[in-house]
Amino acid sequence: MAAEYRALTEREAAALLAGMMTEKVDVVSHASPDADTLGCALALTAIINENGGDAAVVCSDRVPDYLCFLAEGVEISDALRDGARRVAVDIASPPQLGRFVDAAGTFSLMLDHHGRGETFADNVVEPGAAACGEVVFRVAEILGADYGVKIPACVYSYIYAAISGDTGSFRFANTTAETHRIAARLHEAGADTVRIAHNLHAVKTLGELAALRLGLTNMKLLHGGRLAMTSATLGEMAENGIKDGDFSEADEMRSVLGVYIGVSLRESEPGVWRASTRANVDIDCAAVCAGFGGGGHRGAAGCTLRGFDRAGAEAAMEKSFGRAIEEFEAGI
Ligand SMILES: [Mn+2]
Repeated sequence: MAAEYRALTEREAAALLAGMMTEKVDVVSHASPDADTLGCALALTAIINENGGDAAVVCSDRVPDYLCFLAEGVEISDALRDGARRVAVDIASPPQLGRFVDAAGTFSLMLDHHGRGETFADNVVEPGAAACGEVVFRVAEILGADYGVKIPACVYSYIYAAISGDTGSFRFANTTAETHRIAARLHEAGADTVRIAHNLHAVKTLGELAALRLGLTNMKLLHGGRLAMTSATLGEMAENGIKDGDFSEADEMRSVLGVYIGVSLRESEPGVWRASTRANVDIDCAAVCAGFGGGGHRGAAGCTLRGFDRAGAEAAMEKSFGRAIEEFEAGI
């Protein structure tokens, strides 16, 4: 993609969005949606619809069960609409558009907080923001203050959920004093903080609990206990009633005392492994995952390994993260 896209200030993005308040707008979430991308899309959509526009949340993939509470009463479209302006939220690069990847060049605006990526529209990208929700919050504030845009009450819960999701309930290293200030403002504005925390961080399905049991059974401690890794084959997940998306045990792996890096591998189709990685120390998971065509954040990143059996996928992860751990311990 040769096109040059402009980096916008939040004020410029707000001006652009102010001009969309009575238009047809698709607000697009990334594939495999999480609370941040969905909360941001729901927030912008609610604002535009409140002010006379015709906005829709669009996502390549269906909303996972644990997020349905957030989208309650809102129809999530699985197709881009003809003639709609397009805004991407929490999407760093075209592949994260999922089935809409070929439409990347048709977007009017990107709001994002990922440091690494390939912009595909004029954009606000703030790597310092814990969640895209922080960017949307500030843009919404400008819309309200400078453009007289009405902000419906539900928006505060949507944005709170976005931030709560990406910060792991304000526990991750991306959480800043500003994150807490924004959360306080959202709380004061009526965000449903208790319901959001419970649904995002406490509720588990039976499938997820079965995944936890399998993840602990298959756990290996490597590199002197610094690397904890687990994996699940398609067969194991089927036997245990675990749906594909349910096996995601990287956080459990990194919860082991003394562990620097947690890695979870799940087979998504024969020979294809989705790796999810988490760091407890300053090791750049995104850089390691980029070596496999993946990405994410320093402390939490992912990638896809193709053409491996379980042992091969585990060995590839062990080698790359083993090297990163050795460099970290050597102070490189
Ligand atoms: Mn995000």
